[in-house]
Amino acid sequence: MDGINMEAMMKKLFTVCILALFSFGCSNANAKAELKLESMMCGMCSATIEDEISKLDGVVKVEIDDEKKTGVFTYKASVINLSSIETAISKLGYSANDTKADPDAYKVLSKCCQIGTR
Ligand SMILES: [Cu+2]
Repeated sequence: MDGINMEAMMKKLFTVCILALFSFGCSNANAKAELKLESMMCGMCSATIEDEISKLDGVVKVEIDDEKKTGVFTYKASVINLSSIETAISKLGYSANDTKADPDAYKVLSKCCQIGTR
């Protein structure tokens, strides 16, 4: 008997936790910022940045404009800040605003993704 009640209680508690987590997420305003991604060369570049940055904790949405070479990043300001995002992009081998691409990461990019090879 006790075991069953305990299980029901745990389930209830779990649901409450999930609900709390959601409402917390909603009340937490997202920050949105546009970054210049001038070193992007092709669709592979933007796909890499989009995929990898989306995976970061606190990043909500990444929208990259290949034509304009910019990216709009939506993120939870309480979890991650813009300079961390810039650093992460740099570590992928691309520049972000005034943050230069990490030279080691840039070197291993596909040839088509390196500046001046198009
Ligand atoms: Cu590329």
